[in-house]
Amino acid sequence: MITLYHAPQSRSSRIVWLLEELGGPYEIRPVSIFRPMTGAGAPDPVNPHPDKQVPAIEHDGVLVAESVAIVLYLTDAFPEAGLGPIVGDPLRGAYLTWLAWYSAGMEPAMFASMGGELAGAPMKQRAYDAAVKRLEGALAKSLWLLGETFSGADLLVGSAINFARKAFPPSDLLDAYVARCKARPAALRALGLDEAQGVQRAA
Ligand SMILES: N[C@@H](CCC(=O)N[C@@H](CS)C(=O)NCC(=O)O)C(=O)O
Repeated sequence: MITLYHAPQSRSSRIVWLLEELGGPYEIRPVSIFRPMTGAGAPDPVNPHPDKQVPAIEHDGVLVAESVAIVLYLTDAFPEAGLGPIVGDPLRGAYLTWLAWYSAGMEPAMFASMGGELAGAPMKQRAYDAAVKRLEGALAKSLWLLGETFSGADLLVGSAINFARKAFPPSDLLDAYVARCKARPAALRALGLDEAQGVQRAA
């Protein structure tokens, strides 16, 4: 059994999407988190995440935290879902590269843009430009990051662009990509589950 420690409209929402993509049984354990944008919420004592953040999952007694680790763990654990190339697949290297790049390259560039930190910061601007170039380059070639098949890398990258669309330049390629992600039946189901749960009130 998989238990997801989840707070609606947060980084754990995309793990609901992933679990819907996988199609197996899972349970959602709602937890409260501190929400810095509003000052609402508080860390939840029942949350096993080392920093009381979300997402975290437990699978057969194994705790996994961090979005990238969870995506890799679950797509490896359920290879029949076809959401991540397994070891030995020629696309495995590209898959790992996108996953690592998501947290080491894309997220920092995205938050730097959101925070207005690019002006006068040539290193950050360079990293941001490289991130946009890599994304647009990949999406100009194929529907998904790994080619014609959706993967866990798209789930991370697509959900982040959707969350922070204004952090990226106007781009038909990015808009069409986000629309493809959001139109997936599993993504629509996950959105419905999130909306049904609502955003927590301050603890
Ligand atoms: N790098 C982590 C970031 C997790 C994270 O920042 N989660 C936020 C919600 S989007 C959270 O739990 N914040 C509560 C807190 O920091 O106390 C991941 O991707 O899993």
